[in-house]
Amino acid sequence: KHDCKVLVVGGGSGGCAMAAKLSSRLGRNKVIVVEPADKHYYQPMFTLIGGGMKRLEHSYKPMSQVLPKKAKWVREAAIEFDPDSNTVKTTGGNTIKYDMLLIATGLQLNYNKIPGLEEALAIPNGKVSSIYSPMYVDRVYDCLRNIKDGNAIFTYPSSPVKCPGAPQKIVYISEHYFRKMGKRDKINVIYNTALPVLFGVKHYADALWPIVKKRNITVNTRRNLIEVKPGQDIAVFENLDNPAERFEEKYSMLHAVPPMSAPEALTRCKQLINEAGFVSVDQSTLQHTKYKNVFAIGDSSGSPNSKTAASAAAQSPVVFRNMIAALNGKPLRDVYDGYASCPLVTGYNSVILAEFDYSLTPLETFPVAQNKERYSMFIMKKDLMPLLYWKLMLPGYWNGPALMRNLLSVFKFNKK
Ligand code: FAD
Ligand code: UQ1
Repeated sequence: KHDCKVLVVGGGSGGCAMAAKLSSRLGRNKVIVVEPADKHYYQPMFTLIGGGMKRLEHSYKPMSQVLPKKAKWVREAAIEFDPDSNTVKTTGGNTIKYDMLLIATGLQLNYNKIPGLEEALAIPNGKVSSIYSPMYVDRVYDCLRNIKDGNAIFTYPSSPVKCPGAPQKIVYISEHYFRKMGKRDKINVIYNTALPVLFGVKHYADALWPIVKKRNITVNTRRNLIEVKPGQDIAVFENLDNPAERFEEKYSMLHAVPPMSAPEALTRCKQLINEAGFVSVDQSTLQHTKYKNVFAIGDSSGSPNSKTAASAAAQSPVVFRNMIAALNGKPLRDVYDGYASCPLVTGYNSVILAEFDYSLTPLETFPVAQNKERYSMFIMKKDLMPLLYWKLMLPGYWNGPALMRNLLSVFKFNKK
């Protein structure tokens, strides 16, 4: 029923920014965005909402206000991809034909994969919460206020996640909150992560370990949440190195991070995805490995970078120029270096700004030691980033900090 030059599936961070770039280049109604949600959330704010530093109302705008006026918005979800016939079917029964397809569907939160978890998250005023969903994020601060003593348990699942730093940012914020409220000595702060490490980039992990030691936070690696027993306030973990081994831990509050995957509509289309279940793209050009008129951006991409909005921003000029080149039958020349960034909030006034690339070596913007906790980076995360997101990234003007990094590199002799 619909026809377009470029079809963008998903109007989140990556899809919205790309629709803005593409529709401004290609002109009115050449781009269609398929997106079912009526609200666009600035998800990086959820961590701060969990700590009571921002409110949920600050984190979203109506989708109609952020999607570019020059693109056509189909307010439905994609349910079937058919890359062999260049079409996508939607929930409203539409079939959309495209010349080029951009997949920007983000991640699906699979709370239902952990027995008992959704039930626990539905208990009014309950002890279980999660910053990952706007449905559950307000419960986090409630838990912080309500807990008096016992175990505060925080998890990290056995799946790729968006913003891999966020599950531990909320640990640091909570620990700081307990100290501020004078109840820290009655609460055990426990971080159970499925990962074998505290953080994937050694430069920053080496800075984080002394912080967890100093603040008496218990970190258990390779522990995966497999069940919640809401009636008994018990969380069940498995040892990923020996799955027969189970641990039951009683909680006074449980912060759960759900397992995540690409949305089912996408994973059903086996030709499009890799073994891990994400869009199979060339990690440099972000073009599909088989279908040359298909690209991916953001969290649903199979490129092996950390999944962050900062990554989507850095991918956007590459995807844009390569898509235009492909439309014009030209060779693809733009290369994505795997840039990802994670402002590791370590409390109510400090951030370690991690930035790195595919090789997991630091790729930092500022001419200061970024592996130190800084107030300046906290202000950047809390006050500047939301502005940058709404005013520059979504309208298609923010290409990640590469330009800023290159300009600032003249000051790098200052570093350390
Ligand atoms: P999203 O922005 O999630 O958008 C996906 C869109 O696709 C959604 O609008 C959805 O409705 C739509 N969609 C899904 N299925 C379909 C379908 N079948 N058809 C059509 N549309 C569909 N990043 C940072 O850079 N810094 C941070 O500090 C940071 N902190 C974070 C903290 C938390 C708690 C969370 C949850 C995320 C954080 N992130 C952070 C990560 C960042 O939010 C994501 O990486 C980013 O939003 C990914 O963009 P995306 O476009 O791939 O996906
Ligand atoms: C960034 O570009 C970005 O996306 C818009 C974020 O998500 C909100 C970030 O958290 C960060 C840190 C960046 C990188 C920007 C700079 C200035 C280092």
